Amino acid sequence: MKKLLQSSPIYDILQKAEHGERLSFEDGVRLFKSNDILPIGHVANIIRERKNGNHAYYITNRHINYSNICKNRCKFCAFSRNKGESGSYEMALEEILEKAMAAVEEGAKELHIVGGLHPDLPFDFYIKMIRAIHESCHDVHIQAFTAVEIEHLSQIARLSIRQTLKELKEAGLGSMPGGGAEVFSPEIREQLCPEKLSGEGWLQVMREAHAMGLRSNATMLYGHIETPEDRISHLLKLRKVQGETGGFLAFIPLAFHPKNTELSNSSGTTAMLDLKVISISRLMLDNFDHIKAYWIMLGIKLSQVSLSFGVDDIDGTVQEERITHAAGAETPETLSVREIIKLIKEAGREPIERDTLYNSVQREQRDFMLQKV
Ligand code: V47
Ligand code: SF4
Repeated sequence: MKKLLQSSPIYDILQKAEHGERLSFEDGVRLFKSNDILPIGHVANIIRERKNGNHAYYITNRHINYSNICKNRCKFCAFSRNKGESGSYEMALEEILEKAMAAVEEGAKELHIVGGLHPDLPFDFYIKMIRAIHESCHDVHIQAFTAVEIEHLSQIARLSIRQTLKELKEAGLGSMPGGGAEVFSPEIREQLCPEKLSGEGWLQVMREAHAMGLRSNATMLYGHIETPEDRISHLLKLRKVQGETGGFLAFIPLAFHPKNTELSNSSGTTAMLDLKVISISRLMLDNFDHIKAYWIMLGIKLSQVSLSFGVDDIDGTVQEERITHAAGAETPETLSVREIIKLIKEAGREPIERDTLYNSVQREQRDFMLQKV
């Protein structure tokens, strides 16, 4: 490996990373323009092991996509519908609560709740949803609403971002997922999601959430029309905010799925691009503890391989997923705990069940049997 590393034209950058030196914009772009995936992955793996040892995390969770009605209609999204359009849906509070309670009964430690930007559901609906789940489901963490949804809710409620977050937190919101970040570049946003909250707006919502003690994740949607420069500038913006707040838990690269979207003639991502984005993210985001492979989007096999390319977390059981499957994902909608553990062990890693905040979860054998394994 040493020889392979030394003969690589990007050896200077990899050495910097290995010695704990911060990588620059130019370094990141050069890494993306290189096809030396083994040396890049090797150093990403070193950093990953330095931060997380041999642990590979997973979570017993459930996704609930409460509505696909959305006023934004981003060009990369196959999930959203206009109100009244065929295929549009909105779940009643009772249905959401039923799904949440069933998941907790089966051992879920986290509920991941996101949806479209509904034009006329009142703020009270969201408060009631979070409060009802919080009061009925003990010992579950509610991770809900992207920064884009929070800004939308603040408009509906005619409240500041801070007050909106405060009311949601009081109702039982535990943290925020990382969606809606897409690629921060204004040019890309103008072309793909002109109605969406700007990149700066997304970052500002996260700053405010972190300032009041709400942790969050961060994502980047890649494999559409973005350039290596767009990707690196996105990562550097995340790194800067993380330096200010320390509030991001994990970074999750999201592999674009083109089917049924306005970009359906795009060919989607390749394994090479997926591994590059994962390992380069690990190298650039030196102040993030965790890089997560969302197996629903990345595919089960590549998620397993990614555990040697910088990833230390492969997300969770998920149970029901609508966003990626609307866009042609061929992965199943759920994985059992047993399947996840097998994948991790086969990759030579030690599976650690975590909660949202990366505390390890200890289960009685009986609880474990109750889970769908
Ligand atoms: O915000 C939309 C993306 C996100 C497509 O925080 C698409 O732990 C691929 O953010 N192809 C929602 N991606 C999912 C998300 C997420 C998932 C898992 C874990 C976490 C976390 C967050 O999905 C959206 C958007 O960026 N998206 N359409 C598509 N066609
Ligand atoms: Fe709406 Fe989110 Fe889909 Fe954009 S990605 S159209 S904001 S649901």
